Amino acid sequence: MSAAMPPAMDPAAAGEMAREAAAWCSLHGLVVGDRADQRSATVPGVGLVHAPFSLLPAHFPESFWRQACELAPVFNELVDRVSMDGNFLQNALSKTRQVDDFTSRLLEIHRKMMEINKEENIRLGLHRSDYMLDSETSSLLQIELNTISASFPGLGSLVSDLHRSLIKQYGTSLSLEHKRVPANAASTQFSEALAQAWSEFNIDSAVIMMIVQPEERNMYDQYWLSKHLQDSHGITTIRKTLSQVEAEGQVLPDGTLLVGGQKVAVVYFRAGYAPNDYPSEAEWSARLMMEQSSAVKCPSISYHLVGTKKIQQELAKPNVLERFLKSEEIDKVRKCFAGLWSLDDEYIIKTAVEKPELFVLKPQREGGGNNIYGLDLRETLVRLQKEGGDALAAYILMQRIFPKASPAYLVRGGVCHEGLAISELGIYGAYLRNKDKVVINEQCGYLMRTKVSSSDEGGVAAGFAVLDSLYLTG
Ligand code: GSH
Repeated sequence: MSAAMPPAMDPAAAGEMAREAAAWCSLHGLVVGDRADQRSATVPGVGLVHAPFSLLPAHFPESFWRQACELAPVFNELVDRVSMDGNFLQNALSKTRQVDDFTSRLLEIHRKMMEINKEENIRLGLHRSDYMLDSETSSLLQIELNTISASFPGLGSLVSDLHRSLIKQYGTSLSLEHKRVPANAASTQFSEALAQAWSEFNIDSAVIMMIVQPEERNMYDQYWLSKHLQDSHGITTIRKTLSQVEAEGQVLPDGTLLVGGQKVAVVYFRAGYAPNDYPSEAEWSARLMMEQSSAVKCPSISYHLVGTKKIQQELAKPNVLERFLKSEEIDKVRKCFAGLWSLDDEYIIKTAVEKPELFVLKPQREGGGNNIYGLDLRETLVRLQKEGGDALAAYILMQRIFPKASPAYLVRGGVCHEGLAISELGIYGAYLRNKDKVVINEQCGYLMRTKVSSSDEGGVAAGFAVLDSLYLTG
């Protein structure tokens, strides 16, 4: 069960291929902003660099790939059903709220919406469920489920194209077949789902509003979706930061969201998932304003909360999935759950302090770069226990997953590095429901991410991993 592609070529050949590949990226829009100069990184068309990528696709067994794809519609349903149970969300997160200000602010908005019985007739989810293959148990285990700002549907599709193109050119000498890289339509399928939500909303001349960070390196991934929306559906996307929404937005008495004088049909969040996105009260009041409006929110506050680590851990407790899914769905979902524990369990804390290498300590944060491992994990647990109170409630513990490492060539900033690497497979899912009618519930392509095995942290946006695709093996 190998995770990444063993380089079947010498470093000189790999270097030559990496140059070809980097040129392909520029020619096909597989690019990100260049952080070297912050301003140029945020102005479209200025300061671009190829997105970091793996030179060849990661090997992945077809059976696990199918298993991951089959889970997508089930997780889509699960998110929707859990989101309907407002009391479950509030109760499960009640301890987290006391120690985590960010979650507490989100819960506050959610509570306000419960109080007014806010109706969300049109519900749009664009999720990504991330998995690793655990070599110890030979199983596919879920790392997390992203319900807000799932990155790289645009660029991920292009990496699959890049790999197919490289294999066509060099594949005979590498004994690879391009057909074994599965088609990846995440980019068009996410746009399709946004367009469908827009048409269910059914207001002439309304726009889709993408909520973006003021400084965003990953804007071309976002622009790919806007381009498909314009070219294939004739829908305009506007880009606004949370503070711009606060300054330019209003909710009309009938619930219509107007921003800069334009009616908004769908709000698509590519910001708002991390505390840094809310530097002042202005950003929070923008979030509340959008939630109060009738626009379709992707995600709504409840979908956002369902994606928290605490809810992931609550759903893994005995008899909780039973409240939301049918028995055949429960079996599928439970099979991919890793061990998850809250820190009100003395025994598990003791075990983790004794054997920190078998666990990951996760705070309630999105976006990568926040997890705690090894000796740091031990120290943190000991310190939090000493502090007493509810400090431990801000974290969950997860079983550490051990994917098999394989040699790979990773290309970043035009330079090709050889290293032992491990991979994480993300499966995108789109869900759209209008009242009782499920309009879309499907798996929508994938994102493979590969990183050197010595790095604990993952995440391409956070600078640890590179974009990849997959090569199906028997
Ligand atoms: N703002 C950026 C974007 O819109 O692409 C980054 C958003 C982000 O960090 N998203 C997380 C993710 O999917 C989920 S909350 N990260 C994948 C990665 O960086 O590898």
